[in-house]
Amino acid sequence: MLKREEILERLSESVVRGDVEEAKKAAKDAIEEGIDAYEAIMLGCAKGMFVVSDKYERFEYFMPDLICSAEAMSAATDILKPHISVEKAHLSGRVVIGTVEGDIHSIGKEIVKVFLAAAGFDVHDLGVNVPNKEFLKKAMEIKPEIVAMSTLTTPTIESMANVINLFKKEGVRKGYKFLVGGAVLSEEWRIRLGADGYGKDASEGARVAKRLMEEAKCWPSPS
Ligand code: B12
Repeated sequence: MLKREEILERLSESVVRGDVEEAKKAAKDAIEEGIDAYEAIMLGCAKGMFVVSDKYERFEYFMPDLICSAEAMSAATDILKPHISVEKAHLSGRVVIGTVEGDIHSIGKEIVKVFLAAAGFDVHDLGVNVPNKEFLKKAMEIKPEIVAMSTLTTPTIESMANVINLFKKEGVRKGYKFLVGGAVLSEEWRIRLGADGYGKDASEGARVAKRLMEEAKCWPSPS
């Protein structure tokens, strides 16, 4: 097997087994071998996460297994993230990002953050399980052009709608662009939520964010 394939397989396997030490070693080997860091995350770690997800759905894995796998994935991505090569850009604008109320999934949001920062955005992370009103509070405080929300669970899509409604209620909806993403989201959901952009993954998210910036320039500034 080619060394590259071997390392990607080790990354995937270590996530499936929830082996933090092996995940770290494989991530370091990926960097040393010159494997593109984003490919290592997506074709290695995330591939393993899909296996984990399948096992969870078939009741072969349970919560403790998911937690171990998530820890292995986080350990590997922490090593890989600083090496993600995205075209560096001048400061594009500001983004407030968070995983919405009721949802604690963080791994995807962390990767999106790296891509947005690399694309030149000044990113303010509110963390996970962010109360709806925190998005509004932070947006009013730092006046970002974009408010980005992540969710991986179906019930918490509602939180995204609640956040957008809060902005509407305050009469400031038009001052911000809403970018949404996460495994349960889709372009159809974006339309239903009345958000401005959707990214299926981190690289698409950064591309869409740049497009939203162009549109934001034609919008009234947040008041
Ligand atoms: C790891 C994991 C966990 C870990 C999370 C650890 C952590 N620190 O994040 C733990 C074990 C804690 C966990 C908990 C739970 N989980 Co979970 N989890 C997963 C799993 C296996 C992988 C998620 C992951 O990290 N993927 C890898 C990353 C890289 O991918 P990603 O997050 O999708 O992100 C990419 C894109 O979606 C996109 N993206 C993400 N966010 C954003 C935002 C923007 C703005 C943009 C543009 C793009 C974008 O870009 C990212 C990078 O390319 C998924 C299965 C799956 N297939 O998604 C289940 C899954 C999401 N979990 C699920 C569930 C049900 C739960 C629990 C409710 C379980 C429980 N009974 O308690 C709890 C959640 C509790 C809560 N209140 O939130 C379900 C959700 C089902 C649903 N449709 O509602 C899934 C789908 C598993 C399943 N098949 O049932 N989970």
